Amino acid sequence: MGAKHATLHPLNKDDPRSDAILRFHLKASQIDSYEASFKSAARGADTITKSQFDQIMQISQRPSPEEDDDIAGLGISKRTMFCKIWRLFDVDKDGVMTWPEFLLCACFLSASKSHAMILSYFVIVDADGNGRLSKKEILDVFTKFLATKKRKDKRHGAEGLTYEERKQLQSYTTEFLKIADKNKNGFVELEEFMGAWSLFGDKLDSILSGAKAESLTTN
Ligand SMILES: [Ca+2]
Ligand SMILES: [Ca+2]
Repeated sequence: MGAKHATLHPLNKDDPRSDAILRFHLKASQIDSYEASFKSAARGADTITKSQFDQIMQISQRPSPEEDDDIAGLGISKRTMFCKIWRLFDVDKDGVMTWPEFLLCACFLSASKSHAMILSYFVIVDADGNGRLSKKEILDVFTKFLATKKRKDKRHGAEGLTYEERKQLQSYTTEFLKIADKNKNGFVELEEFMGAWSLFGDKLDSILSGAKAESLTTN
């Protein structure tokens, strides 16, 4: 537990600004505005609490229907999403967020649309919120994707996934994990997920079309 939870590659504590500029290609003016938001929320402290984080992310303290809505049909509300994001970026898990932790989070949320989308998917797949994706978590999401897709496709009616489709999903998941898991620890961390993102769910459709699922490594 404790420090072992830190699976994100944090920004350099001594110089988070240049780290953010190098890794995420942000402009110095963007970082200035994050720093201003952080400082104003922290009110003189070095760290921010979850409710100060919510304030920056414009999550109100009282539940509002808009924030509790399922965002983009992903099966998760904005409020839940930001709870999971908070847990992920509180890298040393001490219940508060430091400036480098907050900046890393802001980088992911705003460096580009695809960064933000990858982060959203990551926290959705990471069902237990431990900052890394297990084979089961990935398989569960693939199964959900495919089952939903099949349900919506009139040709299949209300039938669920077949034994064969489930078997193909299993091997697809195994292959995805094998490619994504660069440090070979059996899990996919956020940075690894970014690297393999383009393959995530890429060829799931071929399972439904009855064709043998294509290998992730062939074009
Ligand atoms: Ca997990
Ligand atoms: Ca890994």
